[in-house]
Formats: sequence, C-alpha cells, structure tokens
Amino acid sequence: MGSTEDLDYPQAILQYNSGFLVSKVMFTACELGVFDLLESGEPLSSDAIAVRLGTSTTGMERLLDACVGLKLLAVELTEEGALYRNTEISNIYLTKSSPKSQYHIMMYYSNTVYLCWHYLTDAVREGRNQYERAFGISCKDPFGAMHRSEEEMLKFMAGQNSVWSICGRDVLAAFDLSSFRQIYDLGGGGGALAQECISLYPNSTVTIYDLPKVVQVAKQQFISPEECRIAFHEGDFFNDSIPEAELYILSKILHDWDDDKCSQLLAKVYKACRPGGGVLLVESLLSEDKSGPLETQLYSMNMLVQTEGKERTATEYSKLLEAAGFAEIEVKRTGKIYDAVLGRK
Ligand code: ASE
Repeated sequence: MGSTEDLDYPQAILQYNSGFLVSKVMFTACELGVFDLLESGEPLSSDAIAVRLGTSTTGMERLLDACVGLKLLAVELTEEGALYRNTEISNIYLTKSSPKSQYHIMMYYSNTVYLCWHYLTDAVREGRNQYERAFGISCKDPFGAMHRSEEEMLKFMAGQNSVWSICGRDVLAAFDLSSFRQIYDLGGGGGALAQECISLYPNSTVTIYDLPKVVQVAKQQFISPEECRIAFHEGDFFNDSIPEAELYILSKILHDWDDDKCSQLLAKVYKACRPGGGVLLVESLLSEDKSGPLETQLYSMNMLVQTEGKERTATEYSKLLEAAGFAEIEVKRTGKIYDAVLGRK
C-alpha cells in the first residue's frame, strides 16, 4: 500500500472503475446462454455460438473474448479459427442446470438489483431504497416492491435459493442443531435452506413461514409434495401470529429491516419460542470496526437501495438478541459469505 508505483499507476482505482463492466459481461453471457451452450464440452467458434444463440457475430465475438479475459471461457486457436469452451468454474456455477448454479441470482442482480444501483447516489442522499425511481413503485413496502409481479417474486426466490447450494450446509453445521426437532424458517422463501436443514438433521422437520403468495409459489415450483418433512405456514411475521417451535431460523431476514423492526420481530419470536429452544440468525457479518469483508460492505449498500435494512456486526446482532430476551449467544464465522449466530431461550 502507498508505494510510488501505486500512485503513478493506480491499479486499484482503474479496476474499481470498470468493476460494473465485469459484472455485466458475466451476467450477459449467462443470460444469453453461452455457458449452457458450451456445457456439452464441444468447443465452438464465435460464429457458431452467435448463430445458435441468435445474436450478432460482432457482439458475440467481443463478449466471448471478454469472458476469456475473465477466465470464464478458454480459447484455442485452430486452423478453423478461435474455438471457445467453458472453464471448470463456469461449468459448475454459471450453467443453468448445474446443482451449484448461480444463474438465478445473477439474473436477479442483472435485471433488478442493477437498476436500483443506478440510483445509488440518490439512495445515499436520501437514506432509502430506490424502487420509486427505478420502477415507479412505492418504496414504503420493500417486499411489496420486490414481489411486484409473480415473475419478479419467482426471480427473487430462485435467486435467494442459489446461495444455499454453496454455503447452506456451512451455516447449518456451524452449530450442532440436532437437539432441535421442530424448526420454523421465518421468511424461508423457496426453501433451499429448509431442504439443506432436513438433509443435515435427519430428525428435524422444517416449516417454511412466509407470505401467502410466496408459500404458494414455493409449493408449486420449489418443494416437492412428497417432501413430508417440510411444511408451510402462510403469514406475515410482523402482523400475524408465530406458532410455537424449538428453533427459529431467520436467514437474511434481519438485514432487511431497521433496528426497530428487528426488535419487534425478535420479541415476537422470543415469546413464541419453547423454553430451551433458540433462534438461529444467518447473516453476512461485518467485522467489529466495519472495515470488511468487502462483499458484506457491498451487501449493506444493496440493502440501502433495495430494503429498509443493513448488514451488521456480530455485536450488533448479539445486542438485538439480548434485548429480546435471548441468552447464551454464540457467533460462528463460516469463512464463506454467510455466518451464523445462535441465541437460546
Ligand atoms: C434480501 C437479500 C437480497 C433482500 C434483497 C436482496 C439479495 C439481493 N437482493 O434479503 C441477496 C444477497 N445479496 C445482497 C447484495 O445482499
């Protein structure tokens, strides 16, 4: 840091300047189906890819070369010209059908989150989300805005599900939860975390508690009716009752809300919780001085443009839990993007 080379040629500044170009190249290649087309393993020319995906050749050639620069594709020069193929990481994470696919969260970032970020300056000036500017809809009810159409809700649910294929197991294994059999996943959405939970804890049953239209879609599109260890409860956890359970999972819920709303919700959860039970917060934790991790700092900015919440430190979550009555609070960092905080009643 601070060497003369850095000041003569500010590598970091130039890299940050074009960071959003990098994101858009990856999102666009995903959206157009480049990685799905190359999944079979047969290398293809840019002309062939353009024809198969119905794009211009001039655009596709540049997109593919940029993907090579990002190491999302590999290129080989042959007698017939340049041939492109997926790299290993693209096969695993960027194809639609891979079990660890991040395709849906990318589409959500590219087509929804990105539009809110256009108004980041306004969000910082005003301290609130930017649905009004980005989509012409009221910013008062962030989930009303996020669920503004069935299609948007589906994209959000599928996007939220993708992350659990990468770190669902880590956040649920951070603590031994095997003593909790009756579990509620409040705001459990598409249910990918609930599915990880029943697979990791064979004696558990998980009830996904979410808004009625979310539950309907979860039942229709995400959770097989044969999955008898997953149940559903339709409700709004701020306004409707929360049934008794041994463990409540609040995964990426508190980060959507201000301290006041978090306290209201946790007080309700505490009241409903069976004595000896607990609450598991799954969140991306900021370090105590908020100097990192960068990904979490950026998520917190995203909470500003999209929700009423923010990312918090372990101490901030612990204080919220204590104020609601929870005790024996433990924090486990997983080393991945989401961490776990457990409180007991
Ligand atoms: C929320 C999570 C997300 C609300 C809005 C959101 C995500 C994107 N938009 O609870 C997924 C996590 N990613 C970020 C940037 O926070």
